[in-house]
Amino acid sequence: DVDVPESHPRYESLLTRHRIEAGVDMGITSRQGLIAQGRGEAYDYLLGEETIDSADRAERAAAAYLLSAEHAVISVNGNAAALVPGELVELSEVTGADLEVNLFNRTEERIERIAEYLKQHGAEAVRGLTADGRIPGLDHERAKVDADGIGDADVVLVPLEDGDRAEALGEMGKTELVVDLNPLSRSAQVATVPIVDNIIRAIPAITEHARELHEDRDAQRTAIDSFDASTALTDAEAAIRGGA
Ligand code: PTJ
Repeated sequence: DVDVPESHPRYESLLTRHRIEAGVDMGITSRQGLIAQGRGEAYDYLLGEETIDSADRAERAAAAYLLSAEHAVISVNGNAAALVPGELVELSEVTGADLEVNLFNRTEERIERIAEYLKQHGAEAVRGLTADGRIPGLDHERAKVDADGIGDADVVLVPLEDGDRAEALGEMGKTELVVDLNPLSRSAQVATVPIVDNIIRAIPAITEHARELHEDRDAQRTAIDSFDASTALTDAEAAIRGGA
């Protein structure tokens, strides 16, 4: 168990790290997930471990896309499940988006464990076990999705996605909402909405915006129309370089 004093200047960051470690111990997170977390932490440190203004606008636009979608799906991998299980369930409830477990390093066992973990956190239905659809242009294992889940979705939220898959999903014509602390990563670069923020802060923020935008079609339209992906990426890079 963790024993981090709340007064520690990097309390949040240490708690987050512990959740990823626990995720590996539970068989939810891959060992590569530890490396991904380390990379994320470095960017978060440079961002001041806070949600920058342009990320907040991206979170609002993401909420608007999820609410106005025909069929929105939240893709869940081993890192997202370990870090924000309850928050992902809440976001799916508020927006009506499906939850689908979709892994880069796919094993049936890990998919089942993650689905079970999300159910323990209140999810009623979790997709990803059927895997009868394919993303064109990727090798067999990495291409697997549920045909009536991500396969059918017009809007997909992909936290911490690998660049190849982000690109392939984009080529299928899907609106991609990507959470990634590295504004230079290919996933962030190809996203309709790149959210350069820690998933720990990003998911609750999207939920908050969704609650506010819920009944307001005009405000949803404005959040989408006023968002510019390349400005968001430039702003994030400037913040990291210390220029913002
Ligand atoms: O569970 P799986 O098999 O689907 O595997 C998941 C990982 C994340 C291991 C896999 O997709 C992977 O290897 O991803 P990458 O290529 O390491 O990319 C992860 C990206 O997420 C990097 O750009 C990191 O900077 C970023 N990242 C890491 N932790 C966070 C993050 N972004 C937001 N919040 C974080 N906590």
